[in-house]
Amino acid sequence: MKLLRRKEGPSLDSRLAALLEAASLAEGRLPEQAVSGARSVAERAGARRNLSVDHTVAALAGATGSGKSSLYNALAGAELAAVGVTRPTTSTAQAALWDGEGAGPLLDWLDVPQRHSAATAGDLSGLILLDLPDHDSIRISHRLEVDRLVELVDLLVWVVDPQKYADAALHERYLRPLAAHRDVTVVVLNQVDRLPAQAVDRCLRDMRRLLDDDGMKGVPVLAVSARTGTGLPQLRELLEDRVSERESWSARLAADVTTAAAGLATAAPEQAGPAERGAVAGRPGMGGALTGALSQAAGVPLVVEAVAKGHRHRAIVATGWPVTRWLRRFRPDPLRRLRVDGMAPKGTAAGGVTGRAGREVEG
Ligand SMILES: Nc1nc2c(ncn2[C@@H]2O[C@H](COP(=O)(O)OP(=O)(O)OP(=O)(O)O)[C@@H](O)[C@H]2O)c(=O)[nH]1
Ligand SMILES: [Mg+2]
Repeated sequence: MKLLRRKEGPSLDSRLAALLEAASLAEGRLPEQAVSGARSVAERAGARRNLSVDHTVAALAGATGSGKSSLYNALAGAELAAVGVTRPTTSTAQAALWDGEGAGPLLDWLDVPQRHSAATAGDLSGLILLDLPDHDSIRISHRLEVDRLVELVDLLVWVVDPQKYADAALHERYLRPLAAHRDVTVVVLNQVDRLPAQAVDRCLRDMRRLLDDDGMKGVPVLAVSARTGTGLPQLRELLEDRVSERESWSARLAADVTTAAAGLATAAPEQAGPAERGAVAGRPGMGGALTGALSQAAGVPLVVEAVAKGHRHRAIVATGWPVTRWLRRFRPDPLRRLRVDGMAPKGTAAGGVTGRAGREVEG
């Protein structure tokens, strides 16, 4: 399965520069939180692009008991992570590396000290697979770890199970705010061995419908069983494609920049009505320059429209869990109109050796 192809747009570099310019122009005009949010996105993007682009960081995320650690072990070909009956089991992220040579600084930046070499060879060379704690955890530290890494990884693999695939915690707190990230999102329906065949199809159809509603149209949804191995070859193939393309990192950053630009565009002062908001974005001088920079950062000229609609999103912006508040500013409605075109320069080919099962590797 290939990355959804989009036509070439402005480079990631130019979009990052435009975002920084927009942040400068917005200084003192738009709320400080929105300005600093955009700056931190630009900083994060700058940091990631200076680290290994030969490696693709994919995270297995999802609710407790969905089977993240089981899938992690199945893909790595070794019992690297504890799989538990008592919930929640995983408390800190760990990484499995397929050819981890040169990945040390990237893993340091991710702050994932627990690293292993995967036991399976083949075309996954360059993959860094993270097993995350549960996003819906009763433990706050688990949720913080998930949110921290969801902001940083290149590819998000959401592992759902037949009981919890429709949970609001997943759709409202993660998938909808990350609608612009659909090119770097994959959904895995695990534990299909527990369902009769017709129920699997029904579940998949329902999940696709929910994803469409989330603004995640076209995101791959795979039916798998970590227990029986059903669907694992397809999941492995998908990961192989993403790893060999080496585009996930730049697609992720492009989506971040789009989201941040939309966030600035919808952050006009609380007291401003639609007309005034339009003036902020559209009038000549500083406002026009800001509009231009935001459009350039987003890769489309539709930011003005998002600004005009911004008041609808303000109530949501004001609420939300602090860690994901920067995402909360970007509910999907304006983002659905902000089609991402820009893809960043590609990385160079990776080489090297595949490590042994369960061996801790130095970064
Ligand atoms: N029947 C079935 N059981 C599964 C499958 N995958 C995982 N399990 C079981 O589900 C339970 C939870 O699996 P884990 O892999 O620990 O789940 P997790 O998502 O890592 O859970 P946390 O670490 O708590 O977030 C274990 O008892 C697994 O054996 C599957 O595909 N089919
Ligand atoms: Mg686990």
